[in-house]
Amino acid sequence: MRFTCLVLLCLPCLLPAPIAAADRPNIILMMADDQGWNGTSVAMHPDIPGSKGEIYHTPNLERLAAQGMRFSAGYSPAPVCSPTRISIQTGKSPAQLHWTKAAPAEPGHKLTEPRLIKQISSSEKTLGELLQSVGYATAHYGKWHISGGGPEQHGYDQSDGDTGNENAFQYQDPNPVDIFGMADKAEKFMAQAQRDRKPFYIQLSWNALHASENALKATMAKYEQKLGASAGKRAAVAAITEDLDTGVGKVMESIDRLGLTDSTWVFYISDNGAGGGGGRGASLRGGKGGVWEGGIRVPWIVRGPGLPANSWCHTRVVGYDLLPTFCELAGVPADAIPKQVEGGSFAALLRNQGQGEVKRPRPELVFHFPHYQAADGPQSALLLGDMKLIRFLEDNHVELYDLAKDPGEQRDLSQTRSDEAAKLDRMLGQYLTDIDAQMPELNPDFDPSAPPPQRKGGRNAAGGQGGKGGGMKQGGGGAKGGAQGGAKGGNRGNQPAE
Ligand SMILES: [Ca+2]
Repeated sequence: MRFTCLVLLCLPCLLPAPIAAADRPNIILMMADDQGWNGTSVAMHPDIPGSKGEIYHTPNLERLAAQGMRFSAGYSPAPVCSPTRISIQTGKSPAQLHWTKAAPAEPGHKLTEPRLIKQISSSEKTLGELLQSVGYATAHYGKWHISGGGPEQHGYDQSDGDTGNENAFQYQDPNPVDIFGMADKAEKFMAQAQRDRKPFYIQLSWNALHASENALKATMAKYEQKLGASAGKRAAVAAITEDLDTGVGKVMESIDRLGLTDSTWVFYISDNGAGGGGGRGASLRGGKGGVWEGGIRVPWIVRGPGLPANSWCHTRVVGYDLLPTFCELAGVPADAIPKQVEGGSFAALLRNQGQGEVKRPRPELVFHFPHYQAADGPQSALLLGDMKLIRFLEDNHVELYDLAKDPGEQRDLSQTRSDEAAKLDRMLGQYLTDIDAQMPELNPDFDPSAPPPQRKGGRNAAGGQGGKGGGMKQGGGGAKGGAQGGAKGGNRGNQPAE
């Protein structure tokens, strides 16, 4: 009897505490497509003038940054599209997932690219599923691009289906690439979740900057006037960038209108660096399709409850940190997160004025791209502290850069600091072994005297203008395809498949 009473007395303390609304904030992730680090009018580093684009006008992102925190060292998990998207959903690196490229393999090179399974597996526990498990209403709008039956098979209550680039092309003025349609759907979903008294997670995977020729006619005319009639693709990219920013503003207005500003986190990133090698005046080397900083370092802006206005975080974060971060914000128990997750939560940085480190299972970040697309052929990069090592897999030579002093990757230190380069290269090899990364293999049919294979993947195959001399060293095989794709604005036939 005494025992029973004791148990009854203790029952209340065995029940979970009621969760206050502030403990279950809403989360919105917005991801642009192919928007480079300097692809907006928001500076992404306080001391690097070229960290914003001179021709772009993105007033809503400026406002978001002014109200929140900019991460000057935010990285996409991959320099291309689908690998970044599956990495965000799973918290794992593209290398571990064996999905490291979106565009088709290019035959005829010295190395043969590994074969990829381009489907998210039903065995993956996704970000959407984890948030659903603690009562979140979840929606994914826009570009999914990782197959597997689409978002609703992977933890999302609502979505646009199993979409890729082509779905967006039908949307033209007055709703270019469905930017404003997506913003409307987001508002409806927020309002419904509010009526249902549920916290929500909405991922807006914008199709822009793809199909930039679909930009609003008025916006296009503005940039054609500003940049001259010959600007072509540059004017279209600037126009769709501004239209996208207008969509971001609409989502921000919806949050305000519904009274959710103080309980909603907004994250803004891009899925990879800019096509075309990063564009004019780029402060980073390279672009989409390669592991130079221009391919993987992306805009990264956060606004949320308690975050100081106009603040900065210089700690390195990566797209696969979002899953553990959102789980921590939403109250998902840590033991629900799969053991193979490589990201770490940066929620503590958000609580602590951007100060601190992200705790991941391993200290280094690896970007593994065993493919041909932009320049230089298959390559892998390891980032640790201020240093970045790149191994070029055709001949296994390495280069070493000090990102703190040389973010544009112009001064290779691999000869003067060879011990450090060797140490980081061993670490890279160990990582790739430990996670069973796929490697390219020697192509037995390779003919060095044959003309270079046609590049399929990238407009930036020639390296574009990725900083001083950025990407200029390659040329050769990359030059033809790159020049072709970049010059013609609006030719959908030239869109790489990502
Ligand atoms: Ca992309």
